[in-house]
Amino acid sequence: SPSDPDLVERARAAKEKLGDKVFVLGHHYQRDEVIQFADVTGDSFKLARDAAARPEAEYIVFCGVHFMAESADILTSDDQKVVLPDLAAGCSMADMATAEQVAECWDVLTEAGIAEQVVPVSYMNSSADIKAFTGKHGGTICTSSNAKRALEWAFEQGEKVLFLPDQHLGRNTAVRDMGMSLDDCVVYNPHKPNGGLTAERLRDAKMILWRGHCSVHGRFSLESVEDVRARIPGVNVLVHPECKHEVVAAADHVGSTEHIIKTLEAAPAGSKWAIGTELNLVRRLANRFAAEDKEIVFLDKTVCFCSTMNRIDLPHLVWALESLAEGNLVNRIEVDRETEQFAKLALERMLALP
Ligand code: CIZ
Ligand code: SF4
Repeated sequence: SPSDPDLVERARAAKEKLGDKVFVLGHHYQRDEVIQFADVTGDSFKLARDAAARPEAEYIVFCGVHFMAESADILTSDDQKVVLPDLAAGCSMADMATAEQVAECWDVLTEAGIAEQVVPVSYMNSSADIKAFTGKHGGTICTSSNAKRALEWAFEQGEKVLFLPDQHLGRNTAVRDMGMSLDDCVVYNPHKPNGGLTAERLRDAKMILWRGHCSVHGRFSLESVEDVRARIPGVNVLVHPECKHEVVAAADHVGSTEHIIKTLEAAPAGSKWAIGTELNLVRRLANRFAAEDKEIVFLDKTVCFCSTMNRIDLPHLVWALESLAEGNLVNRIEVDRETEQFAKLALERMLALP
């Protein structure tokens, strides 16, 4: 839907007044009305690095969700202030693993006598607390682009991996890319005593998957893949690895948001694609590539936007920019020093992956 022209003008004016002091980051899953004001777009990791490469920007306005703003704060200098236009923009997946729950899980692994063999690998989509836990216990962060390399590295350090917080990315990477079987994976449920697992099962497992998932990607179904193949003959099904294992197994291609964009850029004219990722991005790609005669459809009509991503709208962005232009630092996201130090250690291990 078109943006309110008055708000567009106010955002433009506030941004102009701030000049180089502000740098606006727009995650791929953001609304068009917000993306039009982004200085760069990207996935969470690319955006955090882009922010770090702009030390002259005093204010980093992160149009995305809370864990992404935390990561940007961790990777930027102490002088740079990261602002999240709506503090209610969380991520349901990141919220599925709290520091207390993960500490309790580590106690369970210790009781089972296996903690020393376990290397934590945490997806970028996790709170700064979970990243710090990971750094403290010798583990690494991963993104959906480098999850395989992260697991390869982790299995050189230890015999087992605790994968947080997305069970689907963990399972898909273990089974698709590492040749493990579904039986090598167990799911740790933080809401059950001992994670719902016996010590024996924990000792047998190679991959201990945290019971978390994305409330958007986790909703694509095998049925939606079968339906789109019946509806559009010759369609290529391309999905994000946060989708369930059965969906990923039935798809033609699997990859991160950056991979999805590159694949569509390289696709021949006349090709047809069904995409399983967030709707704002899929709509934007469908519009962009329609001119090149590439047909792009959303994989499942019952799946919707990421509701927390969508909390960042033009009114919130205008409010944040105007406040900063008036000298009011609002909605700052600041990770405390100790957490930052250990989270950074885990992120640096990822950056050092071969
Ligand atoms: O699902 C998400 O939120 C993704 C893919 C985030 C990111 O950019 O890493
Ligand atoms: Fe979190 Fe999923 Fe939304 Fe990404 S799309 S922010 S993982 S709920």
